[in-house]
Amino acid sequence: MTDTKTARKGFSTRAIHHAYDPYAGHGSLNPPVYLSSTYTFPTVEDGAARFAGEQAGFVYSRVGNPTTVLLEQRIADLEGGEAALVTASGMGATTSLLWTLLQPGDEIIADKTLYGCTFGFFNHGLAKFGVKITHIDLTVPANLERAINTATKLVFFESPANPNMRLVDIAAIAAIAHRHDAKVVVDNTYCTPYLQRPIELGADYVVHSATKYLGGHGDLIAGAIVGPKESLDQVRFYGIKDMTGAVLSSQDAFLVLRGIKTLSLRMHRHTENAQGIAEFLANHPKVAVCHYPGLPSFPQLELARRQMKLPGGMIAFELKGGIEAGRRFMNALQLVTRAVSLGDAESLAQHPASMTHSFYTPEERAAHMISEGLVRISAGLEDLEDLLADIEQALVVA
Ligand code: 4LM
Repeated sequence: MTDTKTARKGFSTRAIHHAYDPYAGHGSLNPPVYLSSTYTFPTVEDGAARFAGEQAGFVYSRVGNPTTVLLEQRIADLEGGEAALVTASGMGATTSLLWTLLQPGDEIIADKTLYGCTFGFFNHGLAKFGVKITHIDLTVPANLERAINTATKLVFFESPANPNMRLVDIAAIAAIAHRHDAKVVVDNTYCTPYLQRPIELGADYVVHSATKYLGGHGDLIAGAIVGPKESLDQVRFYGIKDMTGAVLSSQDAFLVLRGIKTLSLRMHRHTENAQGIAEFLANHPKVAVCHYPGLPSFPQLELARRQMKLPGGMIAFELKGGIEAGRRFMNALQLVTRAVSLGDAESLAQHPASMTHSFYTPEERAAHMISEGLVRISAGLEDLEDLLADIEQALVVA
């Protein structure tokens, strides 16, 4: 949607103002939260025209609500996409999109590392319905050139990947996929559009867990899909309306709108804290390896600098003492909070093998490069010196 007030304005301005006129209606500074499941039709003919898509207007909140539509316009603008669709969760975004785009006999090529429930949906869900899932190492684009074939409809990946921080070159993968008529879906949850805009780099669709940095305060579950309008209309009227019903409530849409207003500020602070923690861990004698795109030792540093505005708030590391040391470290934390999820004000630590990636079998984890000893930290917004003091004392017993 074009908004003449925010056209050509900066990211933070658009994150606060795009698509809402505070002088309209009652002059409310904040957009209203529309608490209505259904919408009225002046006549039966109007109702029929709206159902047929011939008349603009709302019908029923499973297919659209004015508050969720505002959030969609804002997210589409920030991601540089034509349209967006918000969903009840990040999983709702991925499942609604893929149920719409795929049919039996199609193939998805996905990276080796994915968030555990996305992996579960692909391999323990979609695969049952005749969709072939092929995992390859997409950090080497030539691997895609070798694996892609006429059945490949989609290439799906995260960058950085959850939880091991491997990066995928979005532009290189999109160029190969498009030569073979396959679409590219990027899960941009770890970066948000403030750090990385996959559509500008050639991706066709972006999916988000808006539960994380977009919401930013750990008080909701939400998701989003960004992509071409015509295709997202199909997702709205089929993927969400008929297949998943994964619709976002207007209250949660309001909270995500509120979170996005401070996204750029928060991403700088998350990054500052993550950089400080990563540097501390990387130089600690008990740490075997620390994966963070802002460290000079990060093997894909050049790609990180080219593709991401900042290295972001997520860190993964391994202790020399392996999984048992990781457990001792986690249990000794006093300020950094033991919890899954990420992107909140609170710094969070979790152990993927027993938590977010426990949906993999141990063999699957090994094949997908998620080591049993990996610990993940989502750097929050606290004072860095307090976070470092907590991590330092927990490392004493690790
Ligand atoms: C976690 N993650 O990692 P909903 N895509 C990515 C994710 O990290 C997640 C989702 C999608 C975690 C949740 C417990 C890259 C979730 C799924 O949780 O459905 O909004 O997003 O700790």
